[in-house]
Amino acid sequence: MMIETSNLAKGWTLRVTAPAPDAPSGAEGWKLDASVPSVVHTVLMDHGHIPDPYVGQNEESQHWVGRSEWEYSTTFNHDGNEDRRTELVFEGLDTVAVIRVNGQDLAHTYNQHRSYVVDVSDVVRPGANDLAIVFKNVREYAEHIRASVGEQPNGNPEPFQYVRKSACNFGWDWGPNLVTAGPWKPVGIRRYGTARLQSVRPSVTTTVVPGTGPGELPTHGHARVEVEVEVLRAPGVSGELGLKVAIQGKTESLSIPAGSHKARVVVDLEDVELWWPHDMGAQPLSQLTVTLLADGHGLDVWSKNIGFRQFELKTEQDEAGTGFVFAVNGTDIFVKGANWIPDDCFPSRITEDRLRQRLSQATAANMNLLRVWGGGVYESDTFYELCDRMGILVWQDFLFACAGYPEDGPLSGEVAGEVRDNVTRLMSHPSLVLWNGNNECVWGFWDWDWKPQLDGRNWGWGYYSELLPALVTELDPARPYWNGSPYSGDPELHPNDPRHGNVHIWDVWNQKDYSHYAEWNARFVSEFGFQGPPNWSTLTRVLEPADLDLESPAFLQHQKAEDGTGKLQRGLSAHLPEPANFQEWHFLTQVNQARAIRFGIEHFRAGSPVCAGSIVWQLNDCWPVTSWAAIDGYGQLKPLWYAIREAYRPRLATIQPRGDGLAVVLVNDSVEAWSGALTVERVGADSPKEAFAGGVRLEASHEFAFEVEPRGKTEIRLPKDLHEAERPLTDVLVARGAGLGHGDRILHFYAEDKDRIKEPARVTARASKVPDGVEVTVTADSIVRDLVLQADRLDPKATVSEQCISLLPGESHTFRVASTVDGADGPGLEAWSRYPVLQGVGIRAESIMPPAGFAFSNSTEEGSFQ
Ligand code: BMA
Repeated sequence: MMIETSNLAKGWTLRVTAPAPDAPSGAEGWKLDASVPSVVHTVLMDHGHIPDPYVGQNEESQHWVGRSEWEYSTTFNHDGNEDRRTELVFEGLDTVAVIRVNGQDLAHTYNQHRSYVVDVSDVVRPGANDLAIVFKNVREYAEHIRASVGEQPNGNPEPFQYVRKSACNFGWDWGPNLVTAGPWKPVGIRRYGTARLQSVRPSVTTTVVPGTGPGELPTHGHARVEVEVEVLRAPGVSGELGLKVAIQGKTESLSIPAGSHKARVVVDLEDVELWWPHDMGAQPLSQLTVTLLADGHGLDVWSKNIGFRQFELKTEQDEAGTGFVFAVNGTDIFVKGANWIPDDCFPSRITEDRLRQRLSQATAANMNLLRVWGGGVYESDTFYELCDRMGILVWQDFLFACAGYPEDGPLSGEVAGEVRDNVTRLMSHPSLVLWNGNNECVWGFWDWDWKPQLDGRNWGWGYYSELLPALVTELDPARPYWNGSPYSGDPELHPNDPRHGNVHIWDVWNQKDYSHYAEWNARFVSEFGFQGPPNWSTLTRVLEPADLDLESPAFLQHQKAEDGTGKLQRGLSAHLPEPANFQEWHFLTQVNQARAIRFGIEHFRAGSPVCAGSIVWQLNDCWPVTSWAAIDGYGQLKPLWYAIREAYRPRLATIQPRGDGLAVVLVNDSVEAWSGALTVERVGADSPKEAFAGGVRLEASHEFAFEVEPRGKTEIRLPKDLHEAERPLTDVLVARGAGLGHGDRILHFYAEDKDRIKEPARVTARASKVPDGVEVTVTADSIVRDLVLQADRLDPKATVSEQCISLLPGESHTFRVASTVDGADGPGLEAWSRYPVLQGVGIRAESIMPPAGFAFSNSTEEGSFQ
């Protein structure tokens, strides 16, 4: 008979079995309906027993939740049929738990990242059976392990490295301290007779058939699918079993001899269509189905989509050091990525729709890779399935971050168990291209003064250099492993040596201005980031108006980085005018974040092919917070997101310092040659008055023809009359050409805005209603930089076509806003075109005028909808 599984999703009760001393009085009496998956926090919120921890300072009063012991209980029915085995399947328990059936303790768990199967055949009784999962105080457990294995280095006082649980759950420099507990993944009941599949590991190797035309990417290849199968036989069952493996209309059958519980099936496919990242080709997927049989009858089925692509991490020695190049289907690519953290502090409530939206935001920003960072979790199956379908490469860290990790006590067994579970679970995904040992742990050992504290004790190196690579070779031999991020490829070399392997750049942000990115001639940058606050609607959803203040405790609750506000201020003051109030601070720090990262990306791409990748820290947030993210905790796109989209465009034109002058650097990541003509001008706009009278004065102009190879780069050095400004405060360099950048041109300024801007900028702006929203057309009367339309102030669901638009006098731009809030019952159509919805560097409320022939009504005074 076929295996049967059902979810135990509903009908659970949650209660506290050992409350922390500061638990609310009365908590002991709560008996709360719960569904699974969930964690205690989300159940308490659903019942109104705790307020939303993301709002105000609520986080502070909720530490008792993680310091208490909780019990989830339910009942399940059993039909009394003893011919079949009955198993409880726990896909994920967070974290230290006891599984109890009919009052009997059947299992103890200590690892959030593993799944557990408990055979309850011998304890169930006909009719209703009791199931309880007791979740212990995980901090107490971690501290107990710390006491037994000895203290390990960690800048964070929380004991996250002594228990296998998401490190950032204990708080991070962007995340709150909300220590969770609960069945965070589904719990199910499974019944099988004779035997079932225990694990299926498909290893796919693809050989590419070269493309035919010059520069054409290949589309087809041959593939070998090797499937390792393990079966679990019911006690007493030892006979022969059958196995059928089907893919692309081809079926291989074999028998598993009596007594054996392993089989290996190889399927060769002569002609397969290749899987590519979304910016290079298609994402064909094929269903691989493995069926277990006895006497010709199906017992169990495993089925997943696989894809065919060749992937190589090329780490060859060259004259510059040690490369770090991703090659997909034989083609070297430049990685344009971002780091991914858990999208919510309570991952059990992340829906497929939300993931799809977040991943679409990544592809829409021209990203081709996400790195799942080691302080978070191995993501859900849905995450990797969506990456397969959407053509996003995934770099997966093993879960070690920023600390020494003990290799003694129960931990190394837990690590091995968790790696087996997750490599087996995830290896079918074509999007997954790299396993990486850890985040910053090797760097910590070298640079963060760990050695005296360790005094010769182990700290995790054994995991990264032996255990993890051995398990990857054993379980998933077709996929590369890299020791860490950062790592130089050789234990004798400094792990963050820019000449070798991958680096993290954190001197910028922590100590230096963003212009110092230009000093990093790295091979691959797997982290670099600069902070900015979340969007206005997000801030005002969690902060009272009185708390919109850099020093308010509630505001600071949402800034977790050491001296975060000070670093933002220092980063700002080098470039932008001093903000006059909180609202200006918010706008300017968002813009400065966008500029910093765009500056970094353009430098790294202009440094290709020596540099082969840029992974921004960080794509997303887990809650509303001032952080390095491009998308804030409520899914709003920050100006940074738009800047990344520009900087990651397949064909990039950027003005870079070269020698003692400037060059236009053209980077072509597309598969076709890029040729065209370029006009580079130095224009002057001496005074707003002159500009107002009709545009700019041409100071110097040169024409260039260019041709950039597919996946190549060209640099055009500019003559002196272009790179040297006569009046640095008012001159602007403009490079024009079809497809060069937004508006077919890019700009370069010779001076910082803080020095350049003497008077408020002047623009006219007008909003008009269009079928699915609003259009706002802005025309500049003077130079205006980084116009941002904060549409979320009027409609948090609105989307805006562009942000960070700079205009020269006489130029216009139309922002397209998709929104269902229109002028009639909303704040008035004009609000869309007025300050502070429309902001820009140098723009003040009085900067924005209606176009000639129109008048603003009085209904949208400055600040009327703050
Ligand atoms: C690196 C990351 C994260 C951190 C970020 C910003 O260390 O790996 O640990 O959040 O920098 O400080």
